[in-house]
Amino acid sequence: MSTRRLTTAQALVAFLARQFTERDGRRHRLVAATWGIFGHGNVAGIGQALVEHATAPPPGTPPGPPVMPFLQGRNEQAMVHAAVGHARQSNRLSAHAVTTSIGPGATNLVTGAALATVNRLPVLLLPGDTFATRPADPVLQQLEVPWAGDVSVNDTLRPVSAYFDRITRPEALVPAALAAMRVLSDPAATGAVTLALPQDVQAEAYDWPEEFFAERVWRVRRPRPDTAELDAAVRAVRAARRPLVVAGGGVHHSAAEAALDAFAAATGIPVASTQAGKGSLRYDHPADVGGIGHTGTSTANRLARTADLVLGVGTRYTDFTTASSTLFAHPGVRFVNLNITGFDAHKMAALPLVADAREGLEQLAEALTGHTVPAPYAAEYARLRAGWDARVTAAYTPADENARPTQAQVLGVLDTLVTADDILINAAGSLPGDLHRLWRTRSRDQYHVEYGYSCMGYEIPAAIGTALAAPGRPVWALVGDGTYLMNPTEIVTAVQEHVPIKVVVLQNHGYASIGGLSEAVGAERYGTAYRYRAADTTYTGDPLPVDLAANAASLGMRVLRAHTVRDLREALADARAATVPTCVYVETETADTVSGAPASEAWWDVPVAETATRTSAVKAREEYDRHVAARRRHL
Ligand SMILES: Cc1ncc(C[n+]2csc(CCOP(=O)(O)OP(=O)(O)O)c2C)c(N)n1
Ligand SMILES: [Mg+2]
Repeated sequence: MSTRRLTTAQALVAFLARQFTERDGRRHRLVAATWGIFGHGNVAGIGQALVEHATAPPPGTPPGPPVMPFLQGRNEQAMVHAAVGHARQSNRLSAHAVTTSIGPGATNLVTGAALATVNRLPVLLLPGDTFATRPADPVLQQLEVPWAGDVSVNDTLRPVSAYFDRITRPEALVPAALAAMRVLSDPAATGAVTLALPQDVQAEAYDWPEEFFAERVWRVRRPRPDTAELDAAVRAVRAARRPLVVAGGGVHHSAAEAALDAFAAATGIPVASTQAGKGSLRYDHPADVGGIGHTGTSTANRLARTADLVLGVGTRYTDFTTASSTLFAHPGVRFVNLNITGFDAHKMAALPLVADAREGLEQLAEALTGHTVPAPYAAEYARLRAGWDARVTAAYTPADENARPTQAQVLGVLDTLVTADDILINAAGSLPGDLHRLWRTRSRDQYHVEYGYSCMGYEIPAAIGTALAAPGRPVWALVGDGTYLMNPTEIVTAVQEHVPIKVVVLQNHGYASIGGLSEAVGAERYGTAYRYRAADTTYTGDPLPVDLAANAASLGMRVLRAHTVRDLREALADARAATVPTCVYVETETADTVSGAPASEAWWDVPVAETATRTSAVKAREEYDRHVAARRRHL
């Protein structure tokens, strides 16, 4: 058997550079690039291995190792966000790896890993780890656990990983690397995959079987429905008078948008979408009734309240979608869940339809040929749709071009500028709600709101990863001021890599979303505004003299300041055309106020103090108890 003598790190990089996915006849690099910040724990191992794979040999010379592109980041969490952006934009068919030093570099991955796993998006994490041989414990940055000698800080990555392994012997890399690729490319199991790499093992040489380095193709499966499950689902849809589709992120992951369009057009069943599923249909598709749940449209929510059959497609049914178990109120409502994971397919005590979304929708459409919803139902939702659209227009339209825009008007201006090409990224604050309610999505991948983990600081790095996977398309990171302050530093990476992302900073001097929530739950906006500490020790003084536009400029961005709606039109148009990373900074209409978007009319359960001395909390609890009474367990 022929072997190749390499270090564990060299073998891992050589292996990764030869892995591919294949779906629908197209191949992709499974691990297309590696992000990294070096320290002890990866500089000599993975770092040295990456340099060997940095460049392709010149044409005409014997073929060398395939290239593993390297991307330098500023912060480990942010590198995972960038990798996640790339994976989502690549329909999960291509991932990035992230290499870190031991200790803090490694634990900085935890939030990014959780986000990836919650959203079921593939990313390969390669944290350095303390010595497997333990010649001089404790090394710099090692956690000593008196009661357990085999624990390291990397164990914090276990619960947030879809697969975790620690490579304590070189030869253990072989099964671990294969398992890692299996999970990354498995549409039902994917998420953050962690291979913790003790620093001594990384640098240790071993004679690897040559076959380990053969090109390998991981076919991303599209399982078809079971016939009995399909029959049951079809019967349920045929029996329904008021069916509603809830489209989740699985529609996008499966590239099932065209199949959903055909299904909805043929049956007339209206389609509401979750945050991850928005854009499954274009906003102007006659069956699109917009976002569902707490951040949704009143159209979708009225249909949800009266639906007798809910066909979930690729959705996890989070509390935002179900209005914390209060939304689906029809006494006889049944659920059919088309999902690639049995875990999700069985939620809501549904009839499960375990299959790939595209395959499942195509087979449902075929089995339902000729079936349509009753005409009055179609007329009813067409009317509701038109009503909502008029409310969007009203929220978008400024009364005065020379005034400061509301947040909704910022989206309105952007709405006039974008084409199907543009991609919008957001994750936290009051923007996800406004976007879900208002945004008119023009293409399948335009709406990129990470709301599984809703992680402040995802937007800017994710925009870089997304732009790398969608070259030439305008990619917008929309961030509140709080979100900007959480994680602006990957701007440097965008500048370094010449990725012309567009960052829109919406300044409202604090956590407006949480301020509103705080008020609703009787916490009186306590600690949610960015203001000076006042004499009474709470933050009720003047707004802080912080200049985020100057901050973005200091990191190397071109910055445009917009003071009015008119300025904003010019600035956003300019940013859209820009070929360098550009920031548009805009102060939105008054701190702590609502954004200007109409209400969704659906609840979200945030428990309120059961006993309190202050009237605000006592009143909030009375209101809370009224909502709780509407909770329902679907059995
Ligand atoms: C990492 C992280 N920490 C805390 C939160 C909780 N949280 C959600 S929104 C928000 C405030 C966001 O402020 P900003 O970006 O200014 O948006 P605004 O609410 O003002 O629209 C906070 C603290 C979160 N989602 N993510
Ligand atoms: Mg804010």
